[in-house]
This record gives sequence, C-alpha cells and structure tokens, in this order.
Amino acid sequence: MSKQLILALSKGRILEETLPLLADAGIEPAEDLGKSRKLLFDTNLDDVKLVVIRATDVPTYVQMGAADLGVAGKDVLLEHGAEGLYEPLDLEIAGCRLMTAGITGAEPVHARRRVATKFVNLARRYYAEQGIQAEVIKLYGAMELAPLMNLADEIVDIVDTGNTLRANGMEPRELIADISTRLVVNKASMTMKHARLKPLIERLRDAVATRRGAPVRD
Ligand code: PRT
Ligand code: MG
Repeated sequence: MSKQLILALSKGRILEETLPLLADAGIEPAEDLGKSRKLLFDTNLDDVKLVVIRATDVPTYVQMGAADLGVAGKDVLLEHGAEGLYEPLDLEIAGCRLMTAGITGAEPVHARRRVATKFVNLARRYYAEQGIQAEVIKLYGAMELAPLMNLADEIVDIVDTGNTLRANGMEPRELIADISTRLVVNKASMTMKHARLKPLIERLRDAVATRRGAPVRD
C-alpha cells in the first residue's frame, strides 16, 4: 500500500467550506485550487495529496480505496449506501435539510405518488418506510420544476433557506434527514495506515471543535 494519504474533496459548495477547515487543521494545498485545472494536488504535508472530484463520486473513490479519506455530504452518503466506509467525523459544514416538497396547498393527484429526485435510492427507502406507495422518477437537476410541469406530485431535495421552493410556489413538507458534511475513511486504510490517519483525523476533530467553541481535548 502506498505511503501517501489521498484525501478526496467534493467540489462545489462543499469545497468552499472545506478548504478553510483543512487550513485550520494545518492542511493546505500547495497551489490555489480555484485557479488550476489540475485535479490532483500536493499539500504542505509531504504524505498528503488532495483530489477534487464530483461530490457524488467521493464515496466511490473512498470505498474502492483509490482515496484513503473523503469529504462528502451526508445526502450523498445516504444515496450511495457508503458500505465499507467509516464515518468518524461530522465536519459541521454545508448544513441543510433533506425534505419532501410540493406545490403549496396541493394534494397528490396520483394514487401511486410520483416523486421526482436525484436521490432515488434514498427516496425509495423513505417512502417505503412511511408505507407510502411511490413511483420515484430520477432527475439530474432543477427538481423544483417537476411538480410545476405535472411530472411529479412531490420532490425530494435539499432545502436550506427555503427560498428556492418559495420562489417556485412550493412548500417544504416532511423532514427526511438533517444533513451536514462528513469525513469518511476507507476501512482497509484505517487499519493499514492507522498511525498516519489517526493524527490527521484528530487535527480535523480539533479544528471542528474549536470552530464550535467547544473545549478542545488534550
Ligand atoms: O453540481 P453537482 O450535480 O455535482 O452537485 P451539486 O450542484 O448538488 O453540488 P453543490 O456544489 O451544490 O453541493 C451540494 C452539496 O452541498 C449537497 O450534497 C449538500 O450536502 C450540500 N448543500 C448544503 C447543499 C445546499 N446546502 C443547498 N442549499 N446542496 C444543494 N443546495 C441547493 C438545493 O439543491 C436547492 O436547489 O440549494 C437550493 C436550496 O437552497 P435554499 O436556500 O433556496 O433552500
Ligand atoms: Mg451544482
């Protein structure tokens, strides 16, 4: 097994919040990630490299051991299944809620409720748990459009302020899960590279605790 530790970061809004947290934990990319087209970066630590990839690919990289650690939204982890991953730390960034939503005041028109989402596995599981018959329709973006276009009775999507829903005449309904960004670790790496991983995880844990204002363990 290589001596390097590879940390897979979710690009997009999670990346923006991850970089300051990594800096607090003493991990800094050797160059400006925003200004580069590269995907693999050295850091100030000799044995730590970063890869910046699609959020939805992070669990796969870590599960397969192509990366030792990863940073991913709990929504993405729930959808992926994240088998073979440890989730040792809530990074407490990019907080939001995973919810069902629909047109304000509207009742479902289909006996078997039509649900549009990019979180198909998660949605199927949720409606089954609720004992609601649902036909889950996979979309890749702009879920809010689906009920307006009569494609679906309901959506399952991320809600933060609720402004996006309101702007489209929709209302949040049921809370499925509170979401934040998690650190995940490959199980084999956790065993084989424990001596190198442990201090890294603890530095991140301390950085999170410091931000929260909680006393840092000694
Ligand atoms: O582009 P790609 O398809 O790869 O992914 P993406 O666009 O979903 O990624 P990105 O960069 O938006 O980051 C998504 C991750 O950030 C999610 O997996 C969550 O863990 C986290 N996160 C936190 C959010 C939000 N907050 C959020 N508000 N992801 C998405 N949103 C979107 C939501 O989909 C909706 O369109 O913001 C809108 C709702 O916001 P409000 O404030 O209007 O309610
Ligand atoms: Mg996006």
